[in-house]
Amino acid sequence: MTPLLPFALTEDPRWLLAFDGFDPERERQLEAVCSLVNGYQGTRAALEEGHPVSRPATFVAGVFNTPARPQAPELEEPIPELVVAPAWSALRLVVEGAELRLDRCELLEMRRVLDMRQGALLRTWRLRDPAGRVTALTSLRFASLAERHALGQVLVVTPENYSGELLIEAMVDGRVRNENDTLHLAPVRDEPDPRAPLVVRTLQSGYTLALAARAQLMDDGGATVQGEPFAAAGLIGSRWRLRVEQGRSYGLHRLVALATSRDGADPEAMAEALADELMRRGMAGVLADHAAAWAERWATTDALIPGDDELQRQVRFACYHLIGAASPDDERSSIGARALTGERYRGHVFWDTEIFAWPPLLYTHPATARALLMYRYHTLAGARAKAAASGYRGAMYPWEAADTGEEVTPAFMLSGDERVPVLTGIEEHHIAADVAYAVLQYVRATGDAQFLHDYGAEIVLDVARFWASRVERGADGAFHIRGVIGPDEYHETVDDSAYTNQLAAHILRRARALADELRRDAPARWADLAARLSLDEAELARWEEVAAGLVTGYDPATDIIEQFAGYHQLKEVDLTGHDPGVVTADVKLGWYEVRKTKVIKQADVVMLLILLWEQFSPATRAANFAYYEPRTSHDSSLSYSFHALFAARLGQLEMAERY
Ligand code: IFM
Repeated sequence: MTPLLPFALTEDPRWLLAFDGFDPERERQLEAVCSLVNGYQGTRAALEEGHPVSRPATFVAGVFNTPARPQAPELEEPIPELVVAPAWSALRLVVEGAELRLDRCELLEMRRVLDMRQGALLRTWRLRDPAGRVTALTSLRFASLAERHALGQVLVVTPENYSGELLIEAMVDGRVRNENDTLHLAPVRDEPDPRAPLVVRTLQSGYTLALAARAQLMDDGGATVQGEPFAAAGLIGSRWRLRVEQGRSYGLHRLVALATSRDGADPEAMAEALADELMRRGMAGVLADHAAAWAERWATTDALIPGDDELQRQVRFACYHLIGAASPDDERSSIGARALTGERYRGHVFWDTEIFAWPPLLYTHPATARALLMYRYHTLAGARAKAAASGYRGAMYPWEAADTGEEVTPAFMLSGDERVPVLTGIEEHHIAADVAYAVLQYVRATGDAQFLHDYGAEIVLDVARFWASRVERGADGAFHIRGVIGPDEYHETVDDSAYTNQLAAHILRRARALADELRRDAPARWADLAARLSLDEAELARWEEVAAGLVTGYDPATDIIEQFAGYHQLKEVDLTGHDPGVVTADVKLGWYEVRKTKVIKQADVVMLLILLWEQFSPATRAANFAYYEPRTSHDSSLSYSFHALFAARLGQLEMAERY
C-alpha cells in the first residue's frame, strides 16, 4: 500500500529551515525564503488555502509580459515583468461547512520545514474550527529537479475529535495577477473544460502556459475515494466529498505538469503527456527521482562548515537557492535579481547574475554556468541595438534585461516617497564588461574551447569593440569614459569610474589576446568571425592603445584608487551606526544630497580589487579596503559578500564573519 505521506524529513537539522507558528508580519518573507525552486519555475511557499497577508505566486523562468498600462504609479511607461503563473497548489478544505483556514479557525500549532537536502517543503498544522472540531493536517510540496516540469503536492487530513463531512478542492488557478493588480494572463479556451489542462496565454508577449493535474485521494486503508473534476473560467480542479472518521487519515497525492510555448510548439500536449507519465511513476517514484537529482547537485555544491551549525544551515540556504535559480537546459533565460522567489525588480536580469550568482555555479555546475552565458549570447542582438541607439559600436548589454535582451530598466523609481529618475539604464555600462569577464572566467575554469570559439569569443570581441567606441581622448592625451554610473549607484553621471575603466581596459586587453589565440588555434573560426564583425588589425591595435591609455584613478603617492574623478572632493559623512535595515542613506540624506557626499552605496573599488586581484599589490589592496570600507553604507545587499571575501583574504576574519 502506498503510504499517505511517502516522505521523511532529513534527520540532520543542518539541512532544515524550520519555522514555527504564524507571524503575519513575516509571512511574505517566509514565502520567499521557503520558495520551491528548480531553475524552471519557482513557487512561493504561500499557504495552500490562502490567507489575507499571503502573496502566493509561481514564476516560470523567461515568461515575461508587458501590461497595457504602467503597472506602478511612479512609472510613465509599462515595463515587462516576470509573470505570476497559475497557482498550481491551491486548496480549499471545508469541514461540515467550516473552511479550514488560518483566518477562520484557531491555529493550535504549525511548523513549516524547508528540507534543503531534498528540496521539499513540509507543513504540519492543527486547527480548531468555530464548532470546536480539531483537524490535524500535513502537506508536502516540491518542484522536481529530476523532471523540471513536474510539481508535486501531498495533503494528509486527520479529524482528531470528530467524524463528519469533508470537502477537498484542489485547483490550478489561472485567475492570478501580479502586484498592483496587473493582469497578464487570459484563458485560451472559450469554455472551461474540467477534463483538459488549464491553458492560459500572456496578453502581450503571447506565451502559452499549460498545466495538467492528476490527483488521487486515499484513506489510510488504501481505499481510493472517487473525486470529480470541475472548471470555471481560468480554473480547473478536482473535488472530493467524503465522510471522514475520527482518528483516521486521508491522503491526497497530486502531480502537476507545467509546460509553456518556450518549451515546444504544443505545451498542452506536453503537459498532458507528462502528467500521465508522472501518474504512472506515482508520488513515491517522482519524489525518489527528485531527491536523487538534489543529491547529485549537493555532491558538487555542498560546503561544510564544521563547528557552526547555524552558519552551515545558512550556507546551505544560499546554495539551495543558487541550485534552484537556473537550469542547465535553458539557454534563453537568466537569473533575475530575486531569482524565482518574488516580484521585486520584476524578474529583470542585472549584473547580479554574472558577478554574484554565477561564480558559485561555475565551480559547482559548469553546465548551468554555460547555459547562463548562452542567454547573453542569444541576446547579443539586444546589446548591439542598445549600443547603436546610443551612438556606440559593438555590444552594450542592457542594465536590466528580460526575455528579449532589450533594455528594460524603468525610467523612474521611488526613493522613500520621492519619485526620482532612474539613470542606470542609460549610464550603468559596466555590465558589458561584467558579462565579458564571466565569459573569460568560464573559459579559464573549464577550458571549454568549443564554447569560446562558437559563442564566447563573439561576446568578448563585441564588448571590446563597444568600449573602444565608448572612450574619449582628453586634452591630457589619456582615454576617459565619461558620464557613467559605477557599482556605487549613489553617484550618477560620473567620469572615469575606476571600476568601469579598469574592467573595460581588462576586456580590451583580453580581447586583443583572444584574437591572436583564435587566429593561431582556430583559423577558420577566426576568419569567419573577423569577416562577420569586420574586424581588422587596425581595430585590434586600437584596443591595445585604448587599454593602455585609459585613466585608472590610481594615485601612486597614496596607493588609493579614486572611485571616480572628483570623489576625493566630496563631503565626508560618518557612517558609524548606519543600519540599512532601518533606513538607507539616500532616504536619510536625500536622493540629491547623498551624491554630494563620499557615502558609497555598495562595494565599488572593493569589487574591482577582488575581480582583478592579481593586478594589484598587497599594499594597494589593503590601503583601498581600509579607505573605502568605512565609507560604504551597504545599502545594497550585494555589498556584503565582497566585503566578507576581501576581509577574509586580508586575514581579518572577525570582520569577514560579520559581513
Ligand atoms: O544590480 C543591483 C544593483 O547593483 C543595486 N541595486 C539593485 C540591483 C538589483 O539587485
